Amino acid sequence: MKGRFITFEGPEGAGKTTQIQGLARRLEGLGLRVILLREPGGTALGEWVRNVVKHDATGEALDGVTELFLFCAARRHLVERVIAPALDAGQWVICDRFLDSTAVYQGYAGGVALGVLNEVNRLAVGRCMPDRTLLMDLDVGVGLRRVAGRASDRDGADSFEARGLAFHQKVREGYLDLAARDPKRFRVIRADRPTEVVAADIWERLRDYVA
Ligand code: T5A
Repeated sequence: MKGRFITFEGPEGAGKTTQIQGLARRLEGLGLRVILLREPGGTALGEWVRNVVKHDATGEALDGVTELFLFCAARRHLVERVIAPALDAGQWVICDRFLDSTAVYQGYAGGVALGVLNEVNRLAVGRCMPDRTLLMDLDVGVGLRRVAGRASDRDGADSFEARGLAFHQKVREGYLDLAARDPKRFRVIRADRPTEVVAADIWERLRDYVA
């Protein structure tokens, strides 16, 4: 069977990580080879960018354009080193966030002009566009409460979680706009339901790839 490139997107706490793990187990149960990735991450450079942008590792505030370049540099590196070779080898690649995160966090919500942002994103992604993107849609207040519950066990909210309700509302609206513009690639999943119901919905939306 041909390799597929599946991305998960959505606001904070929508349940992407939870669902990706269950999906990978199910695909592997069918004998498929699956690689799980997250953005930023997946390479040493990507993990370094993650630390810089999420945890203010430099101690310096970053504007939206700087974030755009950091995310896209990490993305380009991930595509070249990991994603393209895996797809060429017929593997399934499942990525927790990809180019649409940049469009909504740095563009729709962050204010970077979308024309420029899309060009930089295109350059970073090259031929590796996702085959399908599962947009986990959730009320942003619910998502932030979910991660706040978890953050209290760790070291407090990260720099994105702390940006406030209005920012995250723009993130959600940005995602829904992207999905409406590209219904061929996007599937919108209602993420406010029990985990197993969401998982069944996701499986249904990938059935044409696994049948
Ligand atoms: N970013 C990223 C950009 O600004 N631009 C970019 O280009 C890129 C790539 C990454 C941050 O970087 C930003 C966006 C992000 O802010 P991250 O830690 O990867 O940071 O952030 P998230 O992807 O949002 O990860 P989270 O872990 O915060 O959220 P998830 O993965 O959506 O949710 P998950 O599965 O961890 O679940 C959160 C909590 O909810 C519970 C879980 O048990 C967990 O406690 N949960 C549910 N509860 C009730 N019902 C359900 N159905 C549930 N599913 C999960």
